[in-house]
Amino acid sequence: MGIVNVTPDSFSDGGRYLNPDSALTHAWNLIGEGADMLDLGGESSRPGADPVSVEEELRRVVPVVQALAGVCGVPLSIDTTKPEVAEECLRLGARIVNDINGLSDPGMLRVTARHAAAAIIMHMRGTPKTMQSAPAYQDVIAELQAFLAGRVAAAQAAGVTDIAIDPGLGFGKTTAHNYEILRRLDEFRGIGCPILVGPSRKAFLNASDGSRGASERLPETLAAVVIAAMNGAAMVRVHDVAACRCALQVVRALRRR
Ligand code: 9MG
Repeated sequence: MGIVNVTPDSFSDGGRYLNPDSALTHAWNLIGEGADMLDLGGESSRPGADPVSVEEELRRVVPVVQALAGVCGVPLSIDTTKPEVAEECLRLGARIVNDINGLSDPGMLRVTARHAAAAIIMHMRGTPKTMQSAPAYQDVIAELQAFLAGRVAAAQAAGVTDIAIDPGLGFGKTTAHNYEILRRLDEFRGIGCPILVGPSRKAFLNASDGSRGASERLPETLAAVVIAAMNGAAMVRVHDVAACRCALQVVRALRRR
């Protein structure tokens, strides 16, 4: 899944694709690199990010969905927590809802089911504004499993049938939590849904001195993507599609032997 952030403030590429033309060029580049789907977002979810209005989020993403839906050849996912944004983007042809709030808003459940859209149900502790202030768990894996299983049950009860789960690397988790999740990712398989993870360029991959910026974290991202695939991830949400595809074909080759 290739990332298209139509935002001024995302942690790695904020501002680069805010203009619809640059977002479209980027989207087509990711498709050329081999993305199997695109995730379009108009609101940053980086730690500390401020929320944006429905109108602003629509203003950012609608032109991009309009230009790509039905012609780009890959399914479009809309990264949103807002039913109004999901509704409009699904109406225009997006097929997947990527909700960092795990479809916790009943409106998101209704919209996703009404459009027979697929859903990515992610775990987050708190909100992007607050999530990194001392996140704590008794048992991070058990708590995330319980949350995700509960949200999958709610989505199925609402009529959503095509569901992937995502433990939400970096969303209200310490570095230790993120590594525990990556190490024990296969323990989420019991929920019965494909697993998606998004380690791409995230700060927890940093060397302990924090000296490498987000745009320098491709080697770290490739390591995380391979570990995730080895431990059960069916999909990865990434900025660097071509490089991640190369890394993942090694996992595939290993499995064939
Ligand atoms: C929007 N967004 C940012 N990081 C993400 C992640 O790790 N997973 C999903 N599903 N969405 C994400």
